[in-house]
Amino acid sequence: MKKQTFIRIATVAIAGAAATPIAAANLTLYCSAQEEWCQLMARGFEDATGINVDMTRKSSGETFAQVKAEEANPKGDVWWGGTGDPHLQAAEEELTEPYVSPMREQLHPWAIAQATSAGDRTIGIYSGALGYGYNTDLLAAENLSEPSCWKDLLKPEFKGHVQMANPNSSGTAYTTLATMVQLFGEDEGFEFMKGLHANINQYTKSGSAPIKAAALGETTIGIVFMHDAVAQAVAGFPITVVAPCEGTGYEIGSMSIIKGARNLDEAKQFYDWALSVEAQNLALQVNAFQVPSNIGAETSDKAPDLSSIKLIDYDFKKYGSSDERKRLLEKWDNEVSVLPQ
Ligand code: S7P
Repeated sequence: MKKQTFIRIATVAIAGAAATPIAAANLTLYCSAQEEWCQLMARGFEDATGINVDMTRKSSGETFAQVKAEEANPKGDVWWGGTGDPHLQAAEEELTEPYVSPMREQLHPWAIAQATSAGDRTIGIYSGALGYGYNTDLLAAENLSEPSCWKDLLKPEFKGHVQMANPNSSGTAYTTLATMVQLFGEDEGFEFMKGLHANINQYTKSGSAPIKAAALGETTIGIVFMHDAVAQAVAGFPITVVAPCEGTGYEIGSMSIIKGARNLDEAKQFYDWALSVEAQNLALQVNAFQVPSNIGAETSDKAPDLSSIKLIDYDFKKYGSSDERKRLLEKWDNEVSVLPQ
């Protein structure tokens, strides 16, 4: 071959290579924790691996509904965060993929128990207790008594002062409903929800919205996970955090790989990374005060101390089951949400 011809062929080959770049790796992440944490996890994983992350934040119940609706044509790869119950329901309905991460041995037993009870289709990434918070300034201005129990929230003086999310869209609110049923028994638990309904000023879509509203003085009391109330107090708002006197439920925030994930290798990479100390410590940068599932990860000293809170023995198997979750939500829709206020 003449030298000139060789140079021409080589030039064409290089130009061709430049025109068809190697496809970048991608991950579609459905996230159900607080927005800032979701953003940080997405960017943190991109920095750690070079894999592009397309992240969407939605509440736990909404994400469950989306994963279910996309069952025949899955668009998401990993569902990270949000209360464990809808992750367990997704596992039971085989909407998620079994995976045993090599990182599992670094986790607390409660995080591993979440995985083993679901045939390895989900795993615990953090935990936190349910409670409520109130705006101290508003309470004083309205001359209201200081609530310290769940049943205090039923007092007529709190009419129009309490906010919580809708349990259909929000994992926090579903945890509230399931907690009342376990704490007081089904009949009394529903009576409690009906009494509470009379005092509710708004059912929000997102679980943490009520305490953000309380921080801004738009409601007096917000029923939320205690760590979400602590976040507002730490941000400087006049919020008092309450661990209700009767005892309370809690969540095991979870993560699942979506069945039929288009980017399964990247999904497993994210899953392993999200269980690492490095990834779980990112929570501290965004005032996420849940207790992390990796034993070596740091828990903020501002996080509610779960060992000092009266926690019920929350039955995740039962209240995360498809039949029970559907039944309770339907009953709440038919017997509570329709009542006049
Ligand atoms: O804000 C953090 C957090 O409370 O949000 C998750 C929650 O399920 C998502 O919000 P929804 O209640 O709207 O579903 C919790 O897992 C988490 O601790």
